[in-house]
Amino acid sequence: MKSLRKDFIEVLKDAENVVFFTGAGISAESGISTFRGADGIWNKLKPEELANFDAFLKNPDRVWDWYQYRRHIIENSKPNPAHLAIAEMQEYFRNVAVVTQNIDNLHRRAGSRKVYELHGNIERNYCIECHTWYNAPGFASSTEDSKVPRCEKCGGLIRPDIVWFGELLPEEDFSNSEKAAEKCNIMFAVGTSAVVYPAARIPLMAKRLGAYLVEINLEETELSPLADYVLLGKAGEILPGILEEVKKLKEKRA
Ligand code: BJW
Ligand code: ZN
Repeated sequence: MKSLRKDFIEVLKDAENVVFFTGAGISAESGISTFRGADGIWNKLKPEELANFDAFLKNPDRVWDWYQYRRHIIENSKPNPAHLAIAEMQEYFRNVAVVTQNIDNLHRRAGSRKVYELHGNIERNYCIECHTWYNAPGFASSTEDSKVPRCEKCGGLIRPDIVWFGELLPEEDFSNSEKAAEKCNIMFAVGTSAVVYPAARIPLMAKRLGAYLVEINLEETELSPLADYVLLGKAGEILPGILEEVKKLKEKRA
C-alpha cells in the first residue's frame, strides 16, 4: 500500500475513539454481494418486490426463500482481512465501535465487541403477530427454503429481523451509533455507497461534530466530497495496511 498521508497519521496517533461505519462493500471480499453497482443485487432483483413489508405479506414464501438463499451464502462465508483488521484495532484504541448496515454478522464473527446493527441481522427471526423470537442456531436451516415458517404460539408468519424499506431502524442501535458518532475522533466509512437514510446520517454527523472522516471504497461516493481522506481500493487490502501503521505508531509510543 502506498504511504498514508501525514495529517491522517497525526490524527491516528492521538485518537482514542474510533468508529467504523460499514456497508456491503466490506463483505464483498467474503463473497457476499453488494446492493448497488455493477454486480449489485438490486441490478437483478427489485427491492420493491423483496425488501419491504407489503411484498412479504403479498408473497411470504418468495421473500422467505430469497432470504434463505442469502443465509446459505452468509453461513458459508468467513470474515475477511478487513473485518479482522477492524477487530484487531480494539487492541490499540481505547474505544472502537462498529456501526454496520450489514446483516451478515461478520464483524462479531471477526471478534469486534461493540457492534451496532442498523439494518438488523439475518441470524434472527420473529413472528410478525406476537413478536416471539426464533433465533436458535439452526432454526432457519431446519425450515423449508421455499415455505415461510409459522409461529408455534400463534400461527403468525415468521420474518427475518431485517430492516426493510419504509421501516424504522432499531432505536437502541441507532441511538448508540449517534452517540458513538458524536464523540469519535476518527470515523471510517468503509464499503458503503452512503445513499440509504437514516443510516447515512451517521458519518455526516461525525464530520459535522469535528471527527476526521476517512472513506475507504473502490470508487468515489456521495460522501467523498466531505471526507478528509479518500482511500480508493479494496477494504481487505487498505484496512490491514492501516492496522500495520497503527501498530508502528503505538509501539513507538510504548
Ligand atoms: C467496496 C468493495 C471492496 C464494493 N472494498 N469497497 C428518498 C430520499 C431519501 C430517503 C428516502 C427516499 N425514499 C425513501 C427513503 C428512505 C429509505 C432510503 O434511504 N432510500 C434511499 C435508497 C433513497 N430508507 C428507509 O426506508 C429506511 N427507513 C426509514 O427511512 O424509516 C423511516 C420511514 C418510516 C416510514 C415511512 C418512510 C420512512 C430503511 C432502510 C432499510 C434499508 N435496507 C436495506 C435492505 C435490507 C434488506 C436486505 O438486506 O435484504 O439495507 S437496503 C440496502 O442498502 C441494505 C444496505 O444495508 C443498504 C446500504 O447499502 P450499502 O451497504 O451502502 O451497499 P451498496 O451496495 O449500496 O454499496 C456498496 C459499496 O461498496 C459501493 O460504494 C462499492 O463501490 C463499495 N465496494 N466492493 C471497498 N472490496
Ligand atoms: Zn406468534
